[in-house]
Amino acid sequence: MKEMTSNSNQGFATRAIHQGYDPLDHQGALAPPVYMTSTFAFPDIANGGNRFAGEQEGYIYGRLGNPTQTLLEERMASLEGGEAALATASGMGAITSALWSLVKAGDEIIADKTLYGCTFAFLQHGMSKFGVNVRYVDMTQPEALAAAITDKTRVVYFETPSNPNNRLVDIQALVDIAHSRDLKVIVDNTYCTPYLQQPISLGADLVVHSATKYLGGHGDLVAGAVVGSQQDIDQIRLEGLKDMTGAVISPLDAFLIMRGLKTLELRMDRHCASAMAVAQQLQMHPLVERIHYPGLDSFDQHELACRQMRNFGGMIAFELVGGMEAGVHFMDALKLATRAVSLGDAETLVQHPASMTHSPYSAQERAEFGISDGLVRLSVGLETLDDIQEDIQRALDGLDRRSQVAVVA
Ligand code: 4LM
Repeated sequence: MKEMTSNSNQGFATRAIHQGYDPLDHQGALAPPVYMTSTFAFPDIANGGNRFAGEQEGYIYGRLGNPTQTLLEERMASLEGGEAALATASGMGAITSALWSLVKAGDEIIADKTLYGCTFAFLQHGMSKFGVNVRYVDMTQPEALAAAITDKTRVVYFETPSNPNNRLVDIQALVDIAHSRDLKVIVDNTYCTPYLQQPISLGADLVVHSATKYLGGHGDLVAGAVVGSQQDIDQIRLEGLKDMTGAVISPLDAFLIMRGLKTLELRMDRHCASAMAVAQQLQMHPLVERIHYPGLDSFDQHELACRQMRNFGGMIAFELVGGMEAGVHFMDALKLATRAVSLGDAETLVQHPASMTHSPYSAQERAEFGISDGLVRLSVGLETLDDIQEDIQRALDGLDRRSQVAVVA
C-alpha cells in the first residue's frame, strides 16, 4: 500500500482539496481518475506471490484496496489527524469492520446509552450472538464509565453529539479513564465531521464515520470510514474488512466522497449557521417544549460544546407541546423539508426517530435511554435560510391553529 503522506501545515480546506494528489502525475487530470477495476495484474507470478506475502508493494484485488480508495483514505487520515484510514461501503461497514477486529468471544464492549439505531442493533443483537457482552452507560457522566469497566472490557464506544438527541460526551475525560485501563476508544464522528471536531487530537484511538452524511454531502451514495493508527487500520483492513464484513467501498463512491470533501468546510459553515438560526427560531416558539441544539446557551452541555467543537453542527432535535401527535402533524405539514432518514445533505431532512432511525430500540429502551416518542429530528440543509424558516414557521403556525381549535372545541 502507498505510504500515507500528510502536509499538516496546510489548512483543512487545502488538504480536503489537494492532499495526496498532483495532477501532473496523472496526465494533468485535475480530478483524480476513478480506477473501475476489480483486480490488478501482476507482472509475473513471483511478484504476485510477494504482494500477497506483503513483501512487495502493489495492489492485488479490489476488496483489499484500489488507488481511488487509497487517495480518499489519505485525505481522511489527514483531515482527522490519524496515521491511516480505511474507506468502507457504509458507516455500518466501518463500525462492524472495526469492532469485529478488536474483540473476541468473552470480551466486553462498553457503549454509550444513545447511539444510531442500527449501531445499537449490531451491538445488542449482533455482537451478543457471538459471546461479546455489551453494556451501556450514560457517558455524559464519565464516572459511570469508570465504574462499569471490568477485566473483560476491551473497547469504549460512543457518538458525540449522539444521534438523535445531541447528547455530548467529553472525549478527553472518557479517553483518560479508558486509557488508564488500556482500553481502546472509538468515537463516531459522523455528526461533526473532522471540520468541527477531531477526536484523535483528544486521545481517541479510532474514529468511525458514516460518510453517507456530511462527508459525501449530496445524498447520492452510502459509504463509511475508519481512521486511526497504522497498526489498527492494517488490522481492521486485513481482518475486519477483508475476511469478516467484505464491506469494501466502490471506487466510484470513493471518488464522489472526495468530490464532497472539497466543499466540506464551506458546507459545514452554512449548515451550522442555518441550524443555529433555526434553533433560535424554534426556541422562541411557545409550542416547542424542549430543544436539543449544542449552540444554544440554554443547552445543558453548551460549555462542553464550546470547548470540544469548532461549531455546533447542522442537527437539531426537539419536542413539541402535544408530543408525538403534534410532532407528526408538524412533519407532515412541512413543504420544503423532505420527510426522510439520513442527514447532512443539501436538502433539509426531517424524520421521527422513535418510529424510524431508532426503531431498533424497544419502547422501553427508548424511554430508558432518553429517546422520547415525540422527538423530531431535523437535518438543516443548504437551502436559502428564509425558505427553511418560513416552512418551519408555517408548519408550527398550523399546530397553533389546531391547538386553538382544540381549546374552543
Ligand atoms: C440516520 N444514520 O440517522 P450508514 N453512525 C451514525 C449514523 O447516524 C449512521 C450510521 C453510523 C442514519 C441512517 C439512516 C452516527 C446512520 C450508519 O447508513 O451505514 O452509512 O451509517 O438517519
